[in-house]
Amino acid sequence: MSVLEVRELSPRGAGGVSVLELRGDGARAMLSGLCDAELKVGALRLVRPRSGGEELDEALAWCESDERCELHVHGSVPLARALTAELRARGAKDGAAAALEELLAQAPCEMAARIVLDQLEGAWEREFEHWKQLDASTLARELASLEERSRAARFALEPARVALAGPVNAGKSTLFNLLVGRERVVVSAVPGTTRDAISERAQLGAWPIELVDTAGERDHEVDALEREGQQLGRTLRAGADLVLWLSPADRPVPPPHGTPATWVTLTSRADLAQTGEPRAVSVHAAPQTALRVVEAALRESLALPESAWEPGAPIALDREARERVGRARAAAAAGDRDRALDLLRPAAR
Ligand SMILES: Nc1nc2c(ncn2[C@@H]2O[C@H](COP(=O)(O)OP(=O)(O)OP(=O)(O)O)[C@@H](O)[C@H]2O)c(=O)[nH]1
Ligand SMILES: [Mg+2]
Repeated sequence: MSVLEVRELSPRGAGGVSVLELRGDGARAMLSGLCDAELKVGALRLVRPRSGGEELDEALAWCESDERCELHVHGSVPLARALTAELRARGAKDGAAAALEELLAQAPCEMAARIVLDQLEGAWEREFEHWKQLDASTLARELASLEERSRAARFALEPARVALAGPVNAGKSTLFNLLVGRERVVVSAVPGTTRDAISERAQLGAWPIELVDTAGERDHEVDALEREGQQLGRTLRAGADLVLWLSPADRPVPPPHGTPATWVTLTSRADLAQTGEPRAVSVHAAPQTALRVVEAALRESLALPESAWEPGAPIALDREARERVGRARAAAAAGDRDRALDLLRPAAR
């Protein structure tokens, strides 16, 4: 059993054709009813979908199976909206809302849930009515802040990958346990304790992160297993949004040469030696300060505000939507207000 959903596949309002997808149990039967024609699986057919006894358009219908069909109509927002409304009146669920509900169920933190809930409650549609009142340059300014909010909100919806790195015995696993809030990994005074890469979700202030503890770096006394762990750690660091290099206060080790901007050095075990470093942490002596320092490093490095949630504000939730906002801002900045609004138009709901 799968719920029957309708969604618009084509970009809103752009292009000569709008494509509506019906997916779920009874998709072919519902589309056949709408078009007053017996649609066959695999056969493309010219149809005339109807609403309230009125013919809406000439369209192409195609059913891939009983559970998935497409309707290709002329590219027009009111037409796509009318057809979507008719299919919903016949019992199909709103696919865009269903996708948001799924996103809500998987929200990795409270901030993400609040953002998605606002979108479900029509934040975008409301703001669109406001955007329609603006001149091009004011619209461009508002879109620049929407773009920035959406960039930051991405890290609420898809937690940043943060890797801990540094020499053996730097206190990486100790910091890992503090950040995840439990004794998840083994900590010991024996250098080379961590051999595998271990990943767990953690929360820094309002921000969720995917934290990875990796095997420490050293050149001597390394067996094949430890070397493999070190190699895995390097691979994970290359894909991380932020790498925290821990350099022990009592035995400083600088990060390798030529590290990218995603690396931040923290001085660890700061209770063991005097250090003038601003980013010094001691999990043993001052765990709360350590949490604050790590949160500040994350926010500074990814340019994140305290929170990406502004009550009722619209957010572009995925990459495609973020890119569309970018194009809309460029269009508004170039004075093409109509093009910008076309790109921002809410999906046919
Ligand atoms: N004094 C002090 N000792 C610490 C602190 N943090 C960790 N340690 C100690 O440092 C030693 C190494 O800690 P780990 O967390 O296992 O270090 P690691 O970087 O994960 O080491 P490897 O897994 O071998 O790479 C342990 O004895 C910890 O108790 C700290 O803030 N202060
Ligand atoms: Mg360790």
